[in-house]
Amino acid sequence: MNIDKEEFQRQYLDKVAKLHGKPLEETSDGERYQALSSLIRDYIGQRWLLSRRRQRQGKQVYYLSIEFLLGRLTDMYLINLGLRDTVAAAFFDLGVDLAAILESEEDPGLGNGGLGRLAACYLDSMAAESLPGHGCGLRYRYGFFEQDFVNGRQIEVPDDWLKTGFIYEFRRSDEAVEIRFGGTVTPELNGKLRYRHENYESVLAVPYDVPVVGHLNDTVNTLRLWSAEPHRTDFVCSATNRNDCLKTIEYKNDVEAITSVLYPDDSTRDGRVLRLKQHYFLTSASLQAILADLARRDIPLTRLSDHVAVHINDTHPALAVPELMRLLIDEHGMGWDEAWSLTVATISYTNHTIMPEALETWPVDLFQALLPRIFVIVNEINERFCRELWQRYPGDWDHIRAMAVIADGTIRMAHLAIAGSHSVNGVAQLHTRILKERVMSDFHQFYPDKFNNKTNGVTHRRFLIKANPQLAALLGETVGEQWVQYPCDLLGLLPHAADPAFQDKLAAIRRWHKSKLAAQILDATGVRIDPDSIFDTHVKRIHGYKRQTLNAFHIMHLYNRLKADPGMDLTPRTFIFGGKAAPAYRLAKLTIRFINALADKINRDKTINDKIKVVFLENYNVSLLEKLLPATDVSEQIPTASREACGTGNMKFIMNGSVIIGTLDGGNIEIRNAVGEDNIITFGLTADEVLNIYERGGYNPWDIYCGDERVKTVLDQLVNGFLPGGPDEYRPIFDSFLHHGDHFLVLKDFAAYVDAQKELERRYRDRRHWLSMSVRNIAHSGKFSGDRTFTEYAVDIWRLRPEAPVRCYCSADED
Ligand code: OAK
Repeated sequence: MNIDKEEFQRQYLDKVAKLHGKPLEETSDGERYQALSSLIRDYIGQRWLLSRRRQRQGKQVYYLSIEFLLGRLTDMYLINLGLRDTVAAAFFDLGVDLAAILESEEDPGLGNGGLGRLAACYLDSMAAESLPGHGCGLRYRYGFFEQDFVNGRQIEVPDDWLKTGFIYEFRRSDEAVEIRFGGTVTPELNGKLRYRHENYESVLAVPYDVPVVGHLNDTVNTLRLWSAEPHRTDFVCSATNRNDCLKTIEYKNDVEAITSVLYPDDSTRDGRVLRLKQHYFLTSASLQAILADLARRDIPLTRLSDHVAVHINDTHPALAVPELMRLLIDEHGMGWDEAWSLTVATISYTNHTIMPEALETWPVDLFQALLPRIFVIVNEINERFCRELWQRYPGDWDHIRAMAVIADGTIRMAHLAIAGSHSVNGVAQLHTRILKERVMSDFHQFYPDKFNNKTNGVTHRRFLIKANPQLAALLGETVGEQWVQYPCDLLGLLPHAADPAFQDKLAAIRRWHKSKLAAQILDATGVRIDPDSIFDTHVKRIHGYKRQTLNAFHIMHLYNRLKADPGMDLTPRTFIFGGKAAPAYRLAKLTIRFINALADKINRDKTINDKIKVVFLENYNVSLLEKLLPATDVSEQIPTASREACGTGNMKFIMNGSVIIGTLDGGNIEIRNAVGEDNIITFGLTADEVLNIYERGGYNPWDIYCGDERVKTVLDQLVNGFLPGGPDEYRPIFDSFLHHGDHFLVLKDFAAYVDAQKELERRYRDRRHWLSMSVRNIAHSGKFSGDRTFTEYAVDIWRLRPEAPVRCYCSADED
């Protein structure tokens, strides 16, 4: 956008006066933020309108996701509009602290973790690549809970992110659609597959559109978030009829509950009916709007798949398959076969996990009662699919039952998604291989051409340019500003990897961020950390397979060594944790309490001369991650191999020059292949080794407990009063390792992890060597750009022609 500093200042001061009726000097940071965001909204509105007009032609992509973990938007809008430098200079002249203003923005947390943040990254990439790709999600009244610590324990506080309004949303009540739940269906006498749906509860889905601005281009795409509202006409509340009044209130509460909370649990099934309601609400509303738009564009439905691609982000929106069938058949009079081939040609599906408990299934009775018409369609899909299977595997009932969409009273959403889409992709090469060879091997044999890999990628614009502007500037000076459009230009850093002058600049930037973070941590936790220590960061959801306990056990072991030998030569290290546990996941919550207790114990011990510090930062979210990325030396990516589908934190850290210590899992493997074995520290069991152990029914953790003194000491310290807390407080953790089989193989990998940590420290001590590793990580991060991944989706799956394809010399390896 072309606007100079003086003009911006004039417009901003004008906005402040109009909104607040007082001079700038008297306004709070919050009021200043309101004025800035309101001005940005004005700038975007006009561009949005023009972009929509231009986009009327051409194929549109709709990315359906139950989560969009957006993070703060204002700074991203400024960057993408090309206004950040102008605005920073304008505020500097006005004596206003832009950073403080930006901190007043709420962080919209409409997602739990990886899957939701990836969806947000792809929105950014689609707009950056000038492609018409839109998000469809839910406008949760309360986002992902805020995490407070009380006595080291996680307390969940509702995230009231809309309390002061969300300036960047545009309510479009004229485009509201009706969603029907419950009721009865009866076959129409004249049409075999037509049904009459009656006595249902009707809910209004009202869209709120959020603009998604492309980076330095004219594209403004749309993230459409649906909100559930009662029908106004159903408000019957008179003084004379109390019953009607109560019913009305009940109806209103029921309806509003649909979009009131984001489920803070991404691995288990909870609040079942409400959750299924959310899934249907999202898919039905989105598909109705998509078909309405097609009609507005005068495109016949028979050409649907030429003009529309619907992508489902894991199985939460898998009801798109039967819902699209319903709309085509019931509302538009199409026959089954034509509707089915259009549905399959339109829909594509990404799988994001092989964790068995996260593979969704629904009990038939629950499903049928809530979505009777959809159930009839799913049943028909299942019957036809089983007939096809019978043709291929005549008489092999076990095979057919294993692949059926409905079996043993449950509906398997992944099977529905695979049968009803033309493409199924995993999110890293290893993950896709496990899908093809193990978890979905039957389906892969049946539909070999549907399966493909799309290794995840993330946006450099948020996680480097926004999070680390100083590094972004250094990269621009060194390899040219074009790296932003072509992140693979970062390979141009390689000749500078061993250049002391370049390394020193990089080190100075990191040191500046470390000292800033140290001050913030002191402020937030009261713990003083040394900016010259190694900053070792482990931030992600708290889960058994992500193995925060492995990290904690190594810290305990280091501490034990230091206590035994206070003069031990150890490079000072600060271990930083962050992450939320699902409220119902007791062991994960206890892990937080355990690490906080460990931190307390270590940080208070004056005898270890501050050689180790441990902090667990509250309320990990996108904004906190952005502060940690530029200050981190070592990034912990240590899941049990085979469990982490890809991981995306790993990519965000390497683009900021952190070095990974990690297992050979998911995206780590491809990062190792890209940066080279010497620039990452890997350890532990491979995925095949882990899967073989699982196939054998596990292993005996007592062998390790009894055979490795270090492990025994650490585990005993969980239950012998070593840690602050109640006598048996941490016993469930102890039991999970020794009495419940150490399912995530923490003890099995312990020795290898300790060795890897030693190797890491050895390398860190050679400062020049470490910095060259750091540079090489940044240089190879271009391959993990979401623009690259998105271009692959666009070309291979959605069959779009990107106008400005990413240069492909560092594209991901073949499947
Ligand atoms: C959440 C709910 C259900 C299924 C999967 C998830 C999820 O967040 N999966 C994560 O997706 C990320 C993006 O693809 C991956 O990087 C993570 O490895 C995966 O756990």
